[in-house]
Parts: sequence; C-alpha cells; structure tokens
Amino acid sequence: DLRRIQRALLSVSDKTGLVDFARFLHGRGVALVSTGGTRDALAAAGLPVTEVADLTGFPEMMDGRLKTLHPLVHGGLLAIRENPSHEAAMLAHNIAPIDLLVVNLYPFEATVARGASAEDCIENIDIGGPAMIRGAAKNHDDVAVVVDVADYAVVRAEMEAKDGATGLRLRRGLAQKAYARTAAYDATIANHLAATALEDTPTYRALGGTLQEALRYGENPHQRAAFYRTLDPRPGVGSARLVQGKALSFNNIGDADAAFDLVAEFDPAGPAAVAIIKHANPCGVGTGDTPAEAYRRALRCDPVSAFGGVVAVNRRVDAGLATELAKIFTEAIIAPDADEEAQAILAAKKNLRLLLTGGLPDRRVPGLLWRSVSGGFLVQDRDNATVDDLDLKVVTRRAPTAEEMEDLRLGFRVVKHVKSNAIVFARGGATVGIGAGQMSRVDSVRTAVWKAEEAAKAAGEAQSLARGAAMASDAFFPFADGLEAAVAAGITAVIQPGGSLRDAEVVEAADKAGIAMVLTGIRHFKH
Ligand code: 93A
Repeated sequence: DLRRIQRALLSVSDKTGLVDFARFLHGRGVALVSTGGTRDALAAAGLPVTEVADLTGFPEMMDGRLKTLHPLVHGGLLAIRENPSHEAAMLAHNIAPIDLLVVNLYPFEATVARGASAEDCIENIDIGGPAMIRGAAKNHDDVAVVVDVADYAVVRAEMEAKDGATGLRLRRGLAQKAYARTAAYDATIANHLAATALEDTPTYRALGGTLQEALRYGENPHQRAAFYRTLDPRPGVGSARLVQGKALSFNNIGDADAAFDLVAEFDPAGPAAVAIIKHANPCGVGTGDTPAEAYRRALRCDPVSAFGGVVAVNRRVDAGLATELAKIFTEAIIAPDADEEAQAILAAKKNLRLLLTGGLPDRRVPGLLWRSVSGGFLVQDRDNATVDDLDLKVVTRRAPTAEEMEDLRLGFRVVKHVKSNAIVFARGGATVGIGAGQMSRVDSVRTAVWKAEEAAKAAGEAQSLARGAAMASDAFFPFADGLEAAVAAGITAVIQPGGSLRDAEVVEAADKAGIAMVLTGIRHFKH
C-alpha cells in the first residue's frame, strides 16, 4: 500500500509553513505544481515550480474563480493507478498523476467574521479547492491529501520513514479529515446564507434594522426567522445582555418584550412589579414590597399557565426572587439587573435564560410599531397612554374607595398589555383573573371569572378571587351583559374607557348593583 510521491500540487491561501514543506518535497525529488500566489511564494524562495496555468494551457481567469478546474488537474488526482482504462485515458489525454495534494481553502469563515461586504464573502467561497480535496480524498488509495498546515510535519515524517512514500493508513486518515473539512466549510456557508437571506430583504433595510442574529426558526419550526436591531435607544430585549442560558427563540424574544414593556408601566420608585407572560399575554401580574412578594402574587393568578413562562421584573433581581423563580420551570427572565447572589442561584438552572437590560424603558418616550400586511406594512405610534396621566371620571353614584382605586389603576395598567378583547380583575396589588383575546367582550369577562375561580381553588381559598376585585376593560362595554357577568362574580368596581352608545345602560346596571365605575376616555386595544 505504499505510494511514492513524485508530483505534488500545492494551492494554499494560508501560506504558513509552505516554503519549508515544499523545500523538503523538492529535496525528495518531488515535482511541484502551484496556483498563482502559491507559485509566487515558492519561486521567491528559489524553488522550481510549474504554474497550473502552464500545465492546463488556460490562464487563471474570472478573478481567480477558474484556476484548477481542468481535466489535467482533476484527472491527475482521480485516475486509479494500475487500472488499464484509466491508464489509457491518461495516456490519450496527456494527464500526469498527482500523488500529493496540499490545499487550504479561501478563508470564508474569517472573511465573514471580520464583517466583510456580502460580495467579499461570496468571493471567498472556495470552489476549486474543495473540488480537488474531494477528488484526491476519494482516490486516497493512490493520493495523499493535506488540508491542514499541521499535517505537513506528519506527511514529512511518513515520507522520511518510508523512503518518500506514504502508507494507506495515513492516506485514509487524511481523506477522512479532508471530507470533514469540506463538510464543515459548506455548513458555514449555508448558515451564513440562511442569515443573510433575511438580512437582504429590502423591507427590513428600509425599516433601519441591522441583523442581530439568525434564529433557529420563527413562530414555528418551518418558518425562517432572524432578529433585527433598530436604533431604538430604549432598554429592552433588543439591547439586553444574555447572561446565562441557551439562545433565545423567536417566541422567547416576543414574550420577553411583552413582559418587559408591561413591568415598565410600574415606576421602580414604587412597589416591585412582576409580570409572567405566556404566548404574549400576561397570565399574572403582581406588586409587592419585595420582588419575591410581587412574584408570588403574580403566580397566584394562574399558576398552571405560568409554567414555561417568561418573567419580567421592574427592578434588580435579588436572592429572594431568584429562589422563588428557581422553583418552577421558567423559559426566561428579563430585568434591569440582577445581584451576584441572585445570579449564583439562577446559575443552577442551566437552561433558564437571564436577560439584563441595564434599565427600564421610559413608557412615555414615543416610538413606532409596525406590522406587515400583504402588499405593505402598517405603522403606528406606540400606545404611550398611561393611567397616571388620565382624568378619571366617576360616573356611578358610588365612588371607588381608595383601595378600589388602587386596584382599578393596576388593572388598567395591565389591561393595556393584554390582547383584545381584554378584561383584567385586580385585587390587593395583583391581578386575580385575566380574560384575553376573545372575540366578544362578554366572553373575556367569563374567562376572567373562570380564571379567578381556578386561582382560588389552586390557592385553597373558599371564595373566588374575583370577590371584591376591581375590573378593567380595554374598551367600552357595548352592552350591559359583560358588566352583569362580572357583578355576579363579585366585582365591586370597574374602569373602562366609556364611549359606547349604551353607556347610560351600562352605568345604570352598575348603579343597580351598587358598584363604582370610572371612565378613562382612552382605549387600549392590542392585537
Ligand atoms: O476560486 S476558486 O474556487 N477556483 C479554483 O479553480 C481554485 N483552485 C484553487 N479557488 C481555487 N483555489 C484556491 O485558491 C485554493 O483552495 C487556495 O485556497 C487558493 C490558492 O490560491 P493562490 O495560490 O493563488 O494563493
């Protein structure tokens, strides 16, 4: 199985160790053939070398895209020695065998890594190199192939030990390494194109986005996806630091954004606030003296849905909150900061992603939201209305108590972040029932009522958590039915925009039930 090396083709981008190795080969009587740059390096070192262009009779052309793609090269690599028909073909076409191929590829990876232009990256996709490598590796019964500078010494030692020849065992090992190299090279190119295919969509560029990362997939595994960063200076998921955990998914990013936007409604100078988000909707929001207390209250609202949720907090994560968070499976946490003790506790949860933003976004800073529709996209202002800035009008005979007023405000803060039709029940500084995304308002009320009952059961309470709670509605009640369903469940105060043709009927129903109602004049649809 010994094959004596008499002729070598060298074509390398990384010229490290090239001259030494070539000098050794020359000393062993090996004839050298090379492509342009490699040839120049060898000739400069005083080594005799034939240029591939002289061998093939074709100059290198098309910016070097065509150098070695020629039968006189590939025939020399692929021909089976001592095979009569291959020998006949070599004789007929003047093909001389190549016994050793030394190639390292255009530096595609390094070109991408240094942020080169798209054209530059494409030009650094090596075609001729991998073609030769794969051909020589296929023919490893007769040909040795070197793709790694580190193997110059290995081949040299083998040739020294075996009188200028290589053994099959070495050639087979080199062939295996060669295919691993070309496979990895192509995989890198494929990944790069997967990312840039989205990057180059003119719509994204027009929106001022720059690619942050290609995502494994979109909302579903069959959808491609990427994450773009814009110049929006607000602290948020786009600029957050991923301190631990695996890469974020498309849905994680959306949920983390929704969660952080929600807690930004709560001034960090006030109580701690925690939101738990599932499928872009809150399944619980709580406030408290400590983040841990706020979290326990948020969790109580819907402990079943909270499993696998995304949690946001409006302040630094401390050890107390981290301990609570470590108790159930959570996908991600987003917060302005986390202290060292908290980080150490969360580090035990390997898959849990911790995102730190460095601050809370100012909910009053204007910004744009956009959404694609077929044939275009819609742009609108971010909904920056906040209950703190609104003139609340009491329209019932009974005015809300101070306690009810707190819960009404909390409910209206949260309902802004619930998909329409949205109903939020709040009591004692936390949500206790949320009805999201229903096509009729009365169905959202029914959902909130049912959720408040379920939450009471889970908490071991005899009465529904809706008893004595305040209700927030993202838009007016078109009929009295939604209000009546809430009253039947024990709601004692309501906050809603008003503006329905039947406002009078709704207020009358509230008065009849002895509950308090305030109007905001502002609607919070969210779709
Ligand atoms: O552009 S190519 O894909 N076309 C070719 O025919 C070809 N043959 C070898 N690139 C090609 N190569 C590559 O050129 C080698 O893989 C090596 O990386 C590089 C060496 O070029 P030079 O010797 O001119 O520096």
